[in-house]
Amino acid sequence: MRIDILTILPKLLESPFQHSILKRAIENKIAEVYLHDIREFSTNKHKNVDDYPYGGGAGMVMTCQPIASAIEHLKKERNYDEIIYLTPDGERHNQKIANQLSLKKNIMMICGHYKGIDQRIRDLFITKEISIGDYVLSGGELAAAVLADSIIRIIPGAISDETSALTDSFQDDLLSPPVYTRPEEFNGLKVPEILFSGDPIKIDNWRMEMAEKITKERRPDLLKD
Ligand code: 6GU
Repeated sequence: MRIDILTILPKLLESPFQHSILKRAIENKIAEVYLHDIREFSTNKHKNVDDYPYGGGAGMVMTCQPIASAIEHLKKERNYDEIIYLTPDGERHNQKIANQLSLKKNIMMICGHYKGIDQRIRDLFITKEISIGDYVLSGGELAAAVLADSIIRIIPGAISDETSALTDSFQDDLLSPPVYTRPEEFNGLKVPEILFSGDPIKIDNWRMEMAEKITKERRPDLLKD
C-alpha cells in the first residue's frame, strides 16, 4: 500500500511514521508513506495557500490552486483508490472503515487547516471524507496520522504476531479483556488465578467473559447490533 499525504505542515507528520509498528511496516515495504507540502505547489509569488472567505466571516479558507495542482501532480503518476479529506464533518472513523481501506493499493489524504478547504476541491476530487471523532482539531494532520496508523497496522505482515491485530478491541465489536504480566502480586493486587491454570480453553472463556462484561459496562452501544 502507498499513502500520499498532502499538508501544509509535513514536519508535523514525520514522527508518527518513524516509530514502532509503522516504522517497521515501512522498512519492510508493507507500506509506503509520502508527505507532500501543499505550499510548494502554490503558483502565487508569496506561496500563499489561503484567502478570505467569500461572504465574509472569521477565519481563512485554503485556496483551490495549490491543492488541485498537488492532487493532479500525484494522479498523473498513478491511480488512487481513494482521495480522502480529513474533516470534522466527515464520516466518523471506525474499525470497519480501517479494515476496508487496508485492502487498497493507493490512498491520498488531504489535511485541511483554518476554516477548511474550498468546497470545489471537495466536489472535484474528494472520494471520501473522514472525521476521527466529535471534537475539533487545529488541522487534519493528527487525524491523518490516526487514520494511517489504523490502516497500516492491520495490513497482513505489519504485526509480527499475525493473530494480534485480529484480537484487538473493536475487531469483533468487543473491548479487550484486562492483561497482566510479572510480578504475580503488585501492591497487594494479585493476577487472576485462572491465568495460571494452564488450560487455554478456560483462559479463552474467561477473556471472552471479561470482554463482554467490560463492553456491557462501558460501551453498550457496541453490543446493539
Ligand atoms: Cl479529520 N480534522 C479536524 N480538523 N478536526 C477533527 C477531525 C478532523 N476529526 C475530528 N476532529
